[in-house]
Amino acid sequence: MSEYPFIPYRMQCLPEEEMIARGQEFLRETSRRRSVRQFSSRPVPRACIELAIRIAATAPSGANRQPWRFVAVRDSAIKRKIREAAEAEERLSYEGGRMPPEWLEALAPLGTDWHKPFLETAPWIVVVFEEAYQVSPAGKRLKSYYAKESVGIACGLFLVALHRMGLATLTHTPSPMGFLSQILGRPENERPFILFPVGYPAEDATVPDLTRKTLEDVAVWLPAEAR
Ligand code: IYR
Repeated sequence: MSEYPFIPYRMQCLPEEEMIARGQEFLRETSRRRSVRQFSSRPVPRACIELAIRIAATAPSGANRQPWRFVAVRDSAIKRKIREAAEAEERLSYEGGRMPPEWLEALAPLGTDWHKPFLETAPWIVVVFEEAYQVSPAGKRLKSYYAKESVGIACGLFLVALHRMGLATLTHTPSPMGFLSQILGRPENERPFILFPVGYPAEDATVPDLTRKTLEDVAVWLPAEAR
């Protein structure tokens, strides 16, 4: 196993006010992000998707294995196939008794159902796959470590990158997702992780008026005085 050479790394040391100002601006921006379920069909340049993928791929990963693969789909026929297969699965989940009543109750306030027209309307669908293992050029199996954590972080960056570019998305997880491997022709070592429709919100798009937990709800400080 060859070792990496180590190179110096420095970060710009910002004045305190600048740190806070940047943080506040980013908070304002991420606070405006919402999951969107009604998309316009207005095209989105491939360059934006490319940038979001490159940004996502800067995520840290277990043993630097970078166990992700982003499949970007603009092809209408493939999008239709994905919609048909996703709706068939989701229909069984919502109406065929696959989702237990408690889960359906938890989802009721969001008003979701098995219909997924956004899978055809959104100009892009990006399906993120998690690599359970990789095969080295020499044919050796390289295991992924903390693949879920790594790919989850990459998906978070992807989402924020899109938002920063003025694009909307949704973390969609039709369940089970095996049909995505088949439709997209992915190899055995890749598992579907999250599907992101990407585009602009439809003119008449709405989102539930939900609230986010407060800092007090989500943070614990030790010692208590540190707050
Ligand atoms: N995958 C389904 C159900 C669903 C589940 C959760 I948890 C959500 O937060 C939203 C939806 C669907 O996409 O409708």
